Amino acid sequence: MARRILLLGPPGAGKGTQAALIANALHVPHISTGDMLRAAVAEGSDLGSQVESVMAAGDLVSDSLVVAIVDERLAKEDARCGYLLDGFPRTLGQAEALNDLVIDAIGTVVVLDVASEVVVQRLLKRAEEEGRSDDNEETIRRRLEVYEADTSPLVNFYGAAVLTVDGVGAVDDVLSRIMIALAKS
Ligand code: B4P
Repeated sequence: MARRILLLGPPGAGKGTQAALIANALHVPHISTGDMLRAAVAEGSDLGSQVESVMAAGDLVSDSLVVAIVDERLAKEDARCGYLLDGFPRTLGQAEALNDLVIDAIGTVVVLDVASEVVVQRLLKRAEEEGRSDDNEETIRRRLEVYEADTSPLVNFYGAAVLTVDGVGAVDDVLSRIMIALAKS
């Protein structure tokens, strides 16, 4: 059976961390818009030069650019039987575009629930370790505001498809909670 899973949550909720583990367990491709955009910046492509300053400021890249890269990625053979979308959609416009791209685009929406102060601490720790340009305190606060304004309305949009999972605790414990919730869904 095709498994189509969306992973939502505030910045630093652990979407990227958990998505890799879930995708591996379920044998579906892990499709992260954040990773694809960072790769474009690292390559210095046209797309990368358009999005670099937007990402560094903690703002969202435009729906049209992000929808175009997701459209291209979902058209690949490996996404035919399922996928785990990490960090997409992030706006109502992206959610509507996804419905237009794929029939039955969504099976389950996992929302990682982590309090703002916890994500700020996690991202400040990552800033020390990895030096990501969007992990300074000002930008982190901006990303949290953007999440509240633009992305959190998706929880209502997806309604009964949503599974909210506590994202605080050891990575393996969070993964177990997600897998149990998915198995029951
Ligand atoms: P993303 O790459 O999606 O990154 P994120 O929201 O910051 O982080 P994530 O939740 O994946 O956290 P992670 O596992 O890394 O977005 C980055 C930017 O790209 C956006 O701000 C935007 O500009 C742009 N973008 C992406 N998608 C877009 C879209 N659809 N539309 C428009 N723009 C888009 O974990 C964070 C840290 O916590 C790590 O250091 C990790 O090791 C740690 N951690 C994880 N789980 C933990 C746990 N259980 N306990 C303790 N620490 C944990």
